[in-house]
Amino acid sequence: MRVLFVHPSPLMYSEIYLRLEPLGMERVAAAVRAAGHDVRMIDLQIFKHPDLFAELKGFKPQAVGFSLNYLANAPEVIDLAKELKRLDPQCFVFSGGHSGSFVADELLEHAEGAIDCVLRGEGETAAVMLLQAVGTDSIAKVPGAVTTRGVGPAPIMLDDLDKFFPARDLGRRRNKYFIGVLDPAASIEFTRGCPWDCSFCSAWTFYGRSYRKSTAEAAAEDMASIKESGVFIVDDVAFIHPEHGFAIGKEIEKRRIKKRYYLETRSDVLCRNPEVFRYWRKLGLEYMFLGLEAIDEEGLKLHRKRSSMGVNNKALEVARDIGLTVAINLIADPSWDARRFEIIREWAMSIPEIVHLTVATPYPGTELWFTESRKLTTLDYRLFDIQHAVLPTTLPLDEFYRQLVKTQDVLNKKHLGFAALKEVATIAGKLALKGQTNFLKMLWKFNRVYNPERQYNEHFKEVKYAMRPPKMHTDKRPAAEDLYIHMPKPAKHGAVSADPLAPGGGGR
Ligand code: B12
Ligand code: SF4
Repeated sequence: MRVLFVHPSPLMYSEIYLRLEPLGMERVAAAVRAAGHDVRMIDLQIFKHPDLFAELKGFKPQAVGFSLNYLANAPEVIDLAKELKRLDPQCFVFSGGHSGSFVADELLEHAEGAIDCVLRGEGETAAVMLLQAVGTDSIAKVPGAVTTRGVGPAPIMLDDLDKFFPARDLGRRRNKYFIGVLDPAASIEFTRGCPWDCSFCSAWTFYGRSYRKSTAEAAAEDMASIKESGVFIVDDVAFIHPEHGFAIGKEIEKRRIKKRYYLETRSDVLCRNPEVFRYWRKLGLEYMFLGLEAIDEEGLKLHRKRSSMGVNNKALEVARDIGLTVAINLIADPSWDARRFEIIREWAMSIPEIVHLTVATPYPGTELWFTESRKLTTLDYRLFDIQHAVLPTTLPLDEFYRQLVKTQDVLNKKHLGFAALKEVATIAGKLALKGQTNFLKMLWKFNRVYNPERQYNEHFKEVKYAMRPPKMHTDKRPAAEDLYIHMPKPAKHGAVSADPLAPGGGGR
């Protein structure tokens, strides 16, 4: 069967700081290709809608699969599916991915028959089964399948992370993928899932709070196949188990692979396992993203981050000592007033790290979706991108955006201002000589993309597809069936520990 996979357009954040390859879609594409299908991919983070329609005309796919990891992309995917079905009613249209899994039935409803199936959960195994079932009555029997004719059995997990290397060769214009100065950059996955349970996050609910690892050999083999000089490690929390990080590192050394790396981790993991990060610094690790989320204990407790300000400050010291450049994320609450933004600006200017600010957003699939007592002010999917306020703001909405963007601008200038300009110009010049201009373009884009009026006005656009609000409100942890996509398996030694770094914790 001719199968085309489509990744939707970039959201605000990716228009500036980074643009990364759709690794999940590439993994599903690899599994489908291994099953004997003729597979192509198009990434609308790079290509435009007319390119997609040209591809449809030329390739004439019999099945099209949309990757829907981001809720804010839902309207685009629904509209594209409708157009596609209009052009070719015989084409089988399906969708999968992180966010799509949490809102499967409402996607089908909005699509009015244009999406034949939404596959919930991991795609590698189920997509192959689904394509086998096309044209038969058994589509609704595929694990994770949600169709207008019925719902299949529970989604199934891939039994072995080493099974399918991402089909990177199907990507086109890969030089467009970058993250900051790592231009170009590829992505890689060493582990999947997260054993923590932060209230604002759906990484753990998607994977049933499980945590799986690739073997060190497979991870290094995958790394060896990467042509780009920069690599972003997509793991939610890198090196929870230091021995795994060391083992991959040794295999990388054995193969004499030299890359520059960017990863994400938690403060407590960095403090607990500094040696593995120090070792990776030698291998080429340069940048680290730390989700501190708050600058006070109250905020950390609210997000159930299971960390403390003491640990956060210690983590920053450890990273500085190792020689890593750290980007921090903080969550801005819509209740913040001008004074609160000012405190954040002062704090951010007092430390050398890069600080990013995102807006607290209850997403379907998070605990917050059910426990947040404030009423959503919008049901427009497009505004659920953690750059817009979807909860009532204490400041007038336009003033909230002015404060938010002012703060983001101050933080941005801290790194791209006069003091840093010389260094930045040298890096940009060197990259431009190699034909890589993503980083250079990023420098000029901030004011066009982050614009308080633009963000404010986006609240008044016509809402074509309205999200379903939470079906209930609760003060307690919601029932498992309301939270999880992949149901948690009972851990070997009882329930997953409240502290995943404690003995017996950290998933399976
Ligand atoms: C790496 C990552 C990124 C990267 C790469 C994004 C990219 N191009 O793919 C970067 C850093 C760019 C990024 C950015 C953002 N991210 Co992000 N990201 C992640 C992260 C940590 C891992 C994703 C990943 O690559 N996993 C590994 C691959 C193998 O898994 P996967 O992509 O999920 O794919 C599997 C399934 O989903 C499914 N699948 C995927 N596609 C398809 C397609 C079909 C047809 C099928 C059948 C199945 C299928 O099968 C795959 C294999 O099993 C997730 C958290 C998580 N654990 O999922 C957050 C996450 C997806 N991101 C999130 C957010 C909020 C964002 C931002 C909006 C943040 C911001 N500051 O603005 C931006 C927006 C990005 C954009 N599109 O423009 C949220 C999603 C929120 C939501 N519900 O919409 C998540 C869940 C994190 C969280 N804490 O809640 N992100
Ligand atoms: S540690 Fe990170 S990935 Fe894990 S639940 Fe918390 S925010 Fe999500």
